[in-house]
Amino acid sequence: MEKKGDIAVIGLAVMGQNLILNMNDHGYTVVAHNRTVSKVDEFLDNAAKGTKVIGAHSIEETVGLLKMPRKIMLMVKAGEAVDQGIEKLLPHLSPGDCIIDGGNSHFTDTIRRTTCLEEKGFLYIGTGVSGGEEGARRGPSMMPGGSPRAWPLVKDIFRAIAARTPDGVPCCDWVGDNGAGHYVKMAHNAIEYGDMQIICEAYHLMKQGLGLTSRRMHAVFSRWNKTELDSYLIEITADILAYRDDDGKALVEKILDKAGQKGTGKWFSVNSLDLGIPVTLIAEAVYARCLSALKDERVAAAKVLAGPHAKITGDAAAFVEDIRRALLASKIVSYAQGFMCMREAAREYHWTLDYGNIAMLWRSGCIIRSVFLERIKAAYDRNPGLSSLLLDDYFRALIDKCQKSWRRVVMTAVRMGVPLPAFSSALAFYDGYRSEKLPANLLQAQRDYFGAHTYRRLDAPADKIFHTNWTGRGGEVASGTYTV
Ligand code: 2AM
Repeated sequence: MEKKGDIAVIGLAVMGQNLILNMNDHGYTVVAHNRTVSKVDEFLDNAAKGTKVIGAHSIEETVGLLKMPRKIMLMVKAGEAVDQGIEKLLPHLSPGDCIIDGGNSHFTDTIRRTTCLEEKGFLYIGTGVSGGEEGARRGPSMMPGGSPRAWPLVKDIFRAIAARTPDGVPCCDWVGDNGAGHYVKMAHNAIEYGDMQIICEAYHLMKQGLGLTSRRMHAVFSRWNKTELDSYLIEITADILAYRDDDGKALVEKILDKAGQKGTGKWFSVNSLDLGIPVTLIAEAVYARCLSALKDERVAAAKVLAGPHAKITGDAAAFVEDIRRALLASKIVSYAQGFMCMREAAREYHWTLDYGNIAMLWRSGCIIRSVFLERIKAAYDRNPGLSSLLLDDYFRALIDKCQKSWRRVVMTAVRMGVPLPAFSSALAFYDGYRSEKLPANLLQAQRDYFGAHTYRRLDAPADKIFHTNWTGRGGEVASGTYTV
């Protein structure tokens, strides 16, 4: 009898190929297919030579080669390609079969697709796969969500190929219903935007403010990687700063300062606005990329807009430690904001998310992997209902330790004219979050003055609504709803 496959992967770009080889390494028989069919044979003759991978030259053949219930993973471009892939597969599937989307789909698409497939009797999974090409090959962080009944079908395969924490726990667990997995992947990518931005701000200040060479900064980041900041992104930053071009000079200084982006940071920021959660550091990180992309305008503006260009004087080593602490405090705020947003999303989209578990899914295999994530897990273990990471004893004490440095760094940068949008917006959030009173009383008065939007009073019951005729002119009619 012809050998049947455990799972099929459709889409033989690098991520698809590497996931297949990873599954093969773990003893699974994988059926491989691609829209451009020539890539199937190319794959079998090259990277998959000598493996158990079975090539399929059509959708029918792919489906026919699978054990029941079938598991078919799409590793195609996010967007229409996924819908087209599903459409092509459906006529050939049997009830109980499962389609898996391993691309970077928007979570609302995954919600829609899960509902649509479940209505037809099929199962659906949208899974985040993080860690890039290397992760896909050696062990990615995986964040599956969708039809809960589908999880037992893929659990063994997914957990076998996933990265593992230093304690050996697979970085793959069921995240939640419908779009939860892709949502958490989006949050991961957005937090990655924030982490990268705060590292870039530290570098900017050391370079521009202190005049440190890339060699010195390499040593600084290497040292920081032995502190609470121990993480993949700090490690690669140290490596990048040490890398020399052919002429012996630092390559990083020759790279055009215009950032690209693929959109997940923007998606998360837009979603945070929809949910009304201030994810300010990540949004600033997205805007910082946008500002960097306006290179021509900046070059022109640099010639005409005045501002300080001072260097920091005094104890450079002490200020470097200040910057490290500012980075750490900002990082805590960023994760606190990211987790606040996930909590609100769970409420809005009816998911039950396990935040400590989510932190551990990111512990290895993905770009934001770090020791820091274990602290987050510990915080949620101490209190699963924690409303903000800032209120956890460990993080509260750490911010307190960093606070003076953080303020000194932001003040110094403002004085010197070095932009630190993430450091400073994180500090503004921290000060706002810890303020019992904010000036929104005046804001409500303004809204009531010009729009009769009404307000509530500190000295009256919470459900009582007031309107004042501020000028004595106009009407007494208040707007009917009080929207906070
Ligand atoms: P291709 O090799 O035939 O272009 C990444 O682009 C992967 O997604 C590739 O394997 C690509 O197949 C696949 N892909 C892109 N659009 C697709 C579509 N509409 N249907 C099926 N596969 C698609």
